[in-house]
Order: sequence, then structure tokens, then C-alpha cells
Amino acid sequence: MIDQKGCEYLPYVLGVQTGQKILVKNSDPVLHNIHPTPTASGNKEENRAQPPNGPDLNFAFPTSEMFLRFKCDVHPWMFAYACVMDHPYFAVTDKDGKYTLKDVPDGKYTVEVYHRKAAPASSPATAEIEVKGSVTKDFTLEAK
Ligand SMILES: [Cu+2]
Repeated sequence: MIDQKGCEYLPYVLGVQTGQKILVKNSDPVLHNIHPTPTASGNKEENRAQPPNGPDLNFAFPTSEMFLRFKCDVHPWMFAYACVMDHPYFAVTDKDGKYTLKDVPDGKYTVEVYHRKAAPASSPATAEIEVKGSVTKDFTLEAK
């Protein structure tokens, strides 16, 4: 879910699976418009107005795409970024930078870490891991 509150999108970054519904609500007493601007082929650009107390809107994207930008054309500072993935093993870090990936089957994986400024879609930080029950992997990123 993305909420519009105080003329901001909350959350700023979210993770969803391909085809998963993104519910957008307007908790503000003003009009917003929700304007996703995807770049991956198959993901549709839309531009839909949402008045105060208007019904929730739904969006979904069939193609994986990192940092698919949502913007509001009424308030040019409003942005949110949806990271659309074709698998369920993802997380957005919390305010302390912590993350957990749940229910990952045992096996060998490559973990990819993205950050809008420190590890953009074209060059994620990566690490090879092996899951046997659980594993801890920390990353250090530097925003330029
Ligand atoms: Cu707005």
C-alpha cells in the first residue's frame, strides 16, 4: 500500500511482486494524481487523479523493474519508488538498515542490494550466500 499523507508518499520505497496489486490511498484533504512512470517494457504508464476521500486506486506491473517511479503532478516534490520483482524473496531495510528475507529455501543464492544513490539498478551490491536454516549477511554501501 502507498498512502498519501501530508503531501508525501508513504512509504518512499516499497517492494512488490510482478502482478501484485499496489493499493494507493489518499489520506489528505487535497487532490493528488498518481502517475507511475515505468521504463520496463510491459509496464504501463498511467496518470490517475485521486480526490480527497476518493476511492483507493490499484496499480500492478507485469515486468520486474527496480525503482519504478511514482510521481504526483500536482505536488512536484512527491515521489515514491516501487521495486517490482518476479520472486517473493525481497525486503526493504528499516530505519536502522536492517532487513530479513523470510522462508528462503536452503541453497546457494546471490543476494542483490539496491539503493537509489549508493547501488542503483544498473549496479547493485551483490554477495554469494548459502542458506542452511538461516544466514546473516551484512552490506556497507556508500552514497555519493
Ligand atoms: Cu500530490
